[in-house]
Amino acid sequence: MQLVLASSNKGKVKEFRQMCEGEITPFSEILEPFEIVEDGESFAENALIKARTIYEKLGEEYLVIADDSGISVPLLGGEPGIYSARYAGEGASDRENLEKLIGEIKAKGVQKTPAFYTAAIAIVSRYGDYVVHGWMHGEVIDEKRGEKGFGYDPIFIPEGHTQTLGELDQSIKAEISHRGKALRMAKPVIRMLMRK
Ligand code: ITT
Repeated sequence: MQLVLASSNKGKVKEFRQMCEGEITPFSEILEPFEIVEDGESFAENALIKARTIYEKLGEEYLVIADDSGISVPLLGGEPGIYSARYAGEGASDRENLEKLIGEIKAKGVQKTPAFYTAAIAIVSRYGDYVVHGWMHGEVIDEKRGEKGFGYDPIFIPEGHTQTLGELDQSIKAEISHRGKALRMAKPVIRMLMRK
């Protein structure tokens, strides 16, 4: 079986490639690009929608994983949460979403506030569907720092650190991130399914 990643997000693809030591193929290398409607009500539902959609196109010889993720800010009632990719509107860029979040934090009159990232990883194969989750807690600040990572990383300071994910090395992010934690739980399941 071939391991395929059902994601078009370049930041995610880069992180999965690093964390899987290259043994994963983004679906864009096999299929023509097309839009997947993510109309689930949770990270888990949306991850399953993405993985199932790609699995159904590819067939039984494939094991497909998908990541649905986002950042939640309790001060903003949990926003943007599952809407993180379209916080500034449908089709918004990472930069526009980031600027919108900075604006919302400033509008609350604070310079920093607690926040957390969530990742749901869905695993779909001919043997059934699985979902695992990972979280990373920390704070968001009202200014961008650093160029590393993607999305909301330039304003997120993980618990126990003083630098943002825009400043910290990717290897540190892989150790502590929502995606890294979820993938470490997913790996034994993936290995077991690949051997079946
Ligand atoms: P795919 O569905 O193709 O994987 P997407 O960007 O649409 O790509 P999501 O629906 O899961 O993915 O949206 C996740 C958004 O949450 C993403 O656009 C980022 O803005 C944010 N996000 C998730 N994980 C992040 C991380 O590790 N660092 C920074 N931002 C992150």
